Amino acid sequence: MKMVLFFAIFFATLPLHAAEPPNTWFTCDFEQPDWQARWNMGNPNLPRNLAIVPHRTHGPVKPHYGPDTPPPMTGGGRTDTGSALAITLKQGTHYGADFGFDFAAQTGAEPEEAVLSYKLCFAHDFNAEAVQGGKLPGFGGIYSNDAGAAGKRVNGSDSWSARGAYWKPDAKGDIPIGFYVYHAGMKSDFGDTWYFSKALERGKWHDIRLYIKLNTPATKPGGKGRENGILRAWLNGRQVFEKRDIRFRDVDTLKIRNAWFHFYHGGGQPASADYRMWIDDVVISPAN
Ligand SMILES: [Ca+2]
Repeated sequence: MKMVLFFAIFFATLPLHAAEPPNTWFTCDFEQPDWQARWNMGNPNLPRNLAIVPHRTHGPVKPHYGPDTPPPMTGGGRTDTGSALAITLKQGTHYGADFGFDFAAQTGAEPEEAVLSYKLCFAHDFNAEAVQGGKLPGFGGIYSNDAGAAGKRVNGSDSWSARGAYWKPDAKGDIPIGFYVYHAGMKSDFGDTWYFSKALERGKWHDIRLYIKLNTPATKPGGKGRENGILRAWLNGRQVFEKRDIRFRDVDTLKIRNAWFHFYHGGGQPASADYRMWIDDVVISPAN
């Protein structure tokens, strides 16, 4: 009963929608009931593995708080209140969720440079028995159903993609993450995985910041684009990745279509147990 009262007071005091901050295309802190309104929900099964859950505001994580409850999110001397989005990759399955922020639909134009930041927490037992990893949020430039994901390689004029990726826990039990990229210079049918220099400790919140700049397209029809596309990443404010020689595209009609939130376990191996992660505080902005 105490908890019910607490949450009743808590939700009653949440702020109303605030205007987007300057120099920002989109923010989503998962506090509003209509949080899905500005996301493109491409998959009708979306709600199946998603839940809005309250942050814990004090104390250690204990099993009786429930598997959906994320650990406390602290930063700047305060503990975050409010809610997060829980994503569950269910035992025996691959699919978590698939949604995106579509630039053309929401801002009227597709950019060639963008920053995506969000907070991410893997459950303490996330991917514990894994033999492989899966997909995380990143950027999408899928213009053709026949290229850019799922082992369908790209040719510089049909699609590209730069999703996030996670792998099985390392020797310390941390989860390596990186970019999983379909680009015009790819050598196999599957994308290239480029890992960050630091892995993520499970059971803790982390600030992720991803930057993309598309490469210069070819100047003549049929030509190749320059190898000057850029991906960068920061973890908790420290840069952990940079690659500056990527050929995402040959033609200037390929731009950044969306911030692509694809949560998927695999590869070929399904989740061996329910794997849970939480995200919060999504910000999508022009580079500045
Ligand atoms: Ca929140």
